Amino acid sequence: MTKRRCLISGISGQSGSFLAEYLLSLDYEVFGIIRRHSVSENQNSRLRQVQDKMKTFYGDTTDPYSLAKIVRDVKPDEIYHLAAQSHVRVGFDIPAYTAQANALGTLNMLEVYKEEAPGAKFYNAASSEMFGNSVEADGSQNENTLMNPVSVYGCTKVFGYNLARHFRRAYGLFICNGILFNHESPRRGSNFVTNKVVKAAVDIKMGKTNMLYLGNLDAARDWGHAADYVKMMNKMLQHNVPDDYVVATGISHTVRDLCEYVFSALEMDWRDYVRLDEKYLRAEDLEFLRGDPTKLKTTFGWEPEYTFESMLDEMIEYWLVKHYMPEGE
Ligand code: F7E
Repeated sequence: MTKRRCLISGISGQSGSFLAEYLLSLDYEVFGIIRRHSVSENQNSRLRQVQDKMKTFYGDTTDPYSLAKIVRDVKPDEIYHLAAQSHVRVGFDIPAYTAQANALGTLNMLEVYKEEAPGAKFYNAASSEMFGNSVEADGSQNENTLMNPVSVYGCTKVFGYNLARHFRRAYGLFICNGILFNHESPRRGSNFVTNKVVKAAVDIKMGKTNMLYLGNLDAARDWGHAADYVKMMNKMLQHNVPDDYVVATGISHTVRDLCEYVFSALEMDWRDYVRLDEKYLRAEDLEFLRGDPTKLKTTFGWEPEYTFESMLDEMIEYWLVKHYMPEGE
């Protein structure tokens, strides 16, 4: 039997790398799009274990010629569009690039898909950042919650989400939006708050530094593990009808709770080490996220393996082990 062929944009990112591993384990032929980076090692650092089992191409969502050539060459059965400028606060500093990469980038991916591989299925990475500060009466967000973004990044994701729905209706294409809430792991960039806190707490424990500077401690997020979430991306494309789904744990914690858990696990009091630095505050912040994954549970029996605590334990372990590893390993 011929293997199913999948193409992943953003394969070198946290979710892209977990998705590549998962799809290889399901016996897919995996192809990925990689953006050129001046330090070539950084392009593939998350893909080391699987690099020789898949094929990657240089491409960029802002360059439709590159996308068209890749899609023509690969002839994918499934396309997972994950590539984005994914840092919400950085989006305030580089708004035009964020809009080009995320909003126009998704338009480019969808157009190329429609023209070159319309028989394939398409997963679009939407985001809980699209909701902004909208909540349902019970305080959660679901697929029908009003989208009222409070960041450039959130606005770009609403554009991509709406475009994906429009292409699905207008051209009868098999397109799903995964509305993913925050998803983390040891592979998370260390400028996102979970890995930033864990890495700094371990450094403090080891005497390498003595302070951690953060922004809004009151913000609440629904944090899950990226390895759990990528499985749902694949599930959506195997369903008989294309649809949109919230992917979340249904449990919310504040940044303060996060600090409390991580520092306590390392037998420290976070209040002795965490200070405010206003540069990490956002022009407008999304205050509260708690996803309602009922639709995902009902359709796919969603049951994540990791809890908030077991995910953070794994991240703490990762940084502790890394601390003891000689350079170069
Ligand atoms: O911030 C607060 C910050 O940068 C979480 C992306 O994957 O999830 C992610 O976006 C919260 C915010 O993630 C610091 O103000 C406090 O309220 O880890 P984050 P994010 O902005 O929620 C969504 C679903 C995506 O789609 C995005 O691509 O933590 N916070 N102090 C801080 N955040 C950071 N980064 N650094 C701080 O020092």
